[in-house]
Parts: sequence; structure tokens; C-alpha cells
Amino acid sequence: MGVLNATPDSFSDGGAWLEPARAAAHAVAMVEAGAAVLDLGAESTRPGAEPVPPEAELARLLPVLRAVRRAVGVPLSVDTMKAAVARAALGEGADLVNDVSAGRFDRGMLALCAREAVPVVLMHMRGMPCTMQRAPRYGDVVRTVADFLARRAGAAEAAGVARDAIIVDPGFGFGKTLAHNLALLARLDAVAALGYPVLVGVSRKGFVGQLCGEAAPAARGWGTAAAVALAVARGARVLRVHDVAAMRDVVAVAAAVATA
Ligand code: HH2
Repeated sequence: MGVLNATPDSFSDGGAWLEPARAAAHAVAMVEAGAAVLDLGAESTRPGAEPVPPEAELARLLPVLRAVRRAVGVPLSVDTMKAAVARAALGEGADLVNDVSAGRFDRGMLALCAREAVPVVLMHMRGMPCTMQRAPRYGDVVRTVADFLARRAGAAEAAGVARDAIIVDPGFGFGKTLAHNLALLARLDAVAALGYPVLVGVSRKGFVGQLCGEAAPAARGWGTAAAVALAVARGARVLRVHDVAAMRDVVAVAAAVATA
């Protein structure tokens, strides 16, 4: 899954893909590099980010989505917590919804996904982006996250989403310390054991930078590669990444070993 942020302020590529023609060219490049799906977002969820009103999110997203939809044939995911934004994006040719609040932020989101019969990514986040990194604390972070995802998947099914349309994500960096992120990666098999496909978003994240001593997100490629390979080995099925060409090779090798 290639990341395309139509935002001015995303932590690693903010401002780069706001212009529709540039975004479409980047989308084509990611598909040519091996992306099977693209994730388009127009609201940064980096730690401390303030919420964006739906009108502003749509004003950024729709021109980029239309241009990308014309340019590539792969499924497009819309990264949003708002049902109104997801509904408009699905109307413009998006194929699935990536909700980092797992349907908690907007009560209409799961019903919308059910009605439209589209897959939905349910991610674990502690609180909301503006507050999530304030002293996160858990007893057993892996148990807490797995139980949360099981509950949210249950809520999605209760809202009418088909079981095989649900993807779960432990939410690396969303209200987690370095130790929490490491525990989740080390024991990702406990999340995979829920029985839903697991999506993992470790690309260029802060915990990779902490381990590698890399302040610049774009310089975290090798650290990201290690985390992606280990995630695949422990059952991840969808890898949300910025550097598609390099990570396609990492996934190819790791997946071959995992299934040997
Ligand atoms: N991470 C980010 C955004 N959306 N969605 C899922 N399902 N999983 C993730 O780990 C995830 C996500 C943050 O990365 P990015 O989009 O590059 O940055 P920003 O939130 O600053 O736009």
C-alpha cells in the first residue's frame, strides 16, 4: 500500500503531493514500483496534529483523488475518520476506507462502509492525534490492542460490515512509546491470531528514527525495511509504506521466507 498524503503538514511528505497533477504522477510511479493499493489522506494524524474541518479535508482530497483515479487502476483507499469525507471519496471512485479511529470518531462510518459494501481498515489509537502521545501507558499493550481490535471488528460486523471486509491495524506510533511499538512488532502474531488480515504502518515512523538516530523521516528507509520484514514474518498482510520500490523487494523476500 503506497502512501499519498494531500496535506500541507504530514510528518514525512507534507506539502509534496497537494497539487493534483504532481500527486497523480507520484501515484503512477508508486503503481509502477509495485503498489497494489494506494492510500490517500488529507488530514495529518501525526502526534499533536489538530483536527481538520470536513470542508477543508474534502477541498484538499477530492481534486487529488479525481486526478489519481484517472491515472491509475489499482484500488484506492481513503484515509479519513469522517463519514462525510469517506462518502464523497467513495462517490469519486475510492474503493476502501482507512479509519485510524476504527469507527469511534464518527458514528456513521461503520454503517457507511456496510451500506457501500467496501472494506474498512480498523486501527488502534489511544485517544486522538492531538493528545495521543501524552504519557501513553498500558498494562499489556499487545493484549490491550488485540482486545480493542476484536471489539471494534465486532462493532463493524454488528453495523453490517462483512467479516471478510475487515482489516485490522495495531497503529504503530499512535499513542505508543518506543517500548510499546517494539512489543507490538515482536508479538504481532497475537494480532494476526484474531483472524483478520493485518495492516502495518511503520514507514518512516518516529520509533524507527529513535532506534536509528535518524531525525529526518526520509532517511529512515533501512530502519523501515527491518520493521517491514519482521512484520511480514509475524503475519502482516498489507504494508503501508512511502518508499514503494524498496519495500516491494523487502516484502517479496520476507514473504517468500514466511511461506517457505
Ligand atoms: N499511519 C499514518 C496515517 N495513517 N493508517 C493506518 N491504517 N495505519 C498507520 O500506521 C497510519 C495510517 C501516519 O503516517 P503518514 O500518513 O505518513 O503521516 P501523517 O499522519 O502525518 O499524514
